[in-house]
Amino acid sequence: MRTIRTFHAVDSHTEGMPTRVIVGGMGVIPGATMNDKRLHFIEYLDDVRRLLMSEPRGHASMSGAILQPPTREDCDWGVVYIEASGCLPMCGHGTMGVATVLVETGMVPAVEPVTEIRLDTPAGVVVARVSVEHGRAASVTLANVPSFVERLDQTIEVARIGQVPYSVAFGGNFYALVDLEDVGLPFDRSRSHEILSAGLSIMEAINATAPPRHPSIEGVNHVHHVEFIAPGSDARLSRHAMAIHPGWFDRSPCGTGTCARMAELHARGELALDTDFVNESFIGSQFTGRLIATTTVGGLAAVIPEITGRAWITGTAQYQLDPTDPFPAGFDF
Ligand code: PYC
Repeated sequence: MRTIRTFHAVDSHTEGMPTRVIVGGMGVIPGATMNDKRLHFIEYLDDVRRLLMSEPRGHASMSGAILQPPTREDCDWGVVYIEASGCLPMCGHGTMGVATVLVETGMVPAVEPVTEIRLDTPAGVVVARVSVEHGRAASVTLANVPSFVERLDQTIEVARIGQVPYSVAFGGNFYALVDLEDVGLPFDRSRSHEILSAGLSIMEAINATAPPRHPSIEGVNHVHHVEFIAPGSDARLSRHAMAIHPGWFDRSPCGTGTCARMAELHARGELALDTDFVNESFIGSQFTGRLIATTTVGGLAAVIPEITGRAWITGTAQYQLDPTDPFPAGFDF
């Protein structure tokens, strides 16, 4: 066996969605803030993301997180998120996976009944409260970054579909929120190819004509997620299919998408503070969220969301690169 790179990983899943947590082998990514590290990683280290996320070590819906020392004194760990689709500023299911791994591997001392972990993410500080029962992380509640509606009740011309009503909200990433009925498709996994294709066309139309831009996080300036809301959803229980660039669905209820949806429901006057909201994924798994405060972001009305979900460790591994491997950065199929 020969290897020129070795990454130590603890693999997990959060309500069905994988998070490969890289606990060793990366070294310290240059950058004064976690978002600087993310931008440096995108420019100079993207082969590492592709090696760990793409085939043959990963797959088209793979997701992960690289642990880093924090750049702020008030945080315990830093996180750079890696996905099949790039490097997100924040990932809710990924953060639940990270918090579960930190507690269950002893990388942070487990305190029962609740272990609090402060995480330095590219989008800002996220506080994880891990409910610990007999040493096991039973659930994770995240206090997420401020979330807000960027535009409400707009219409856009989309190739092969026509006029589509939509809104855009930020919950750690930007989300286009679209009623599935408005693209003429049923909430049915056997129609996932058509739903994905509609989602990619909507992203393309928004990014070509009116891309959103976060007022204070550099490099957050596009929509790569379309949250298709299922018929019958309301401000208590919402079901959705989350289409993600370049072509996959979140298996989890999508933490940052849940926060964006709660910001939208709050802006409509349908979701008050301190009220539980259940968001259900395309595979039927659930996160429960609630809004705990209001604030502003760049002059826009915003909310502070919390989300609760569960994650499980699925294995540990060392991912290696042999110098003769013909696919040193994996491949997409
Ligand atoms: O849970 O925030 C999330 C997420 C983003 C993309 C996939 N999952």
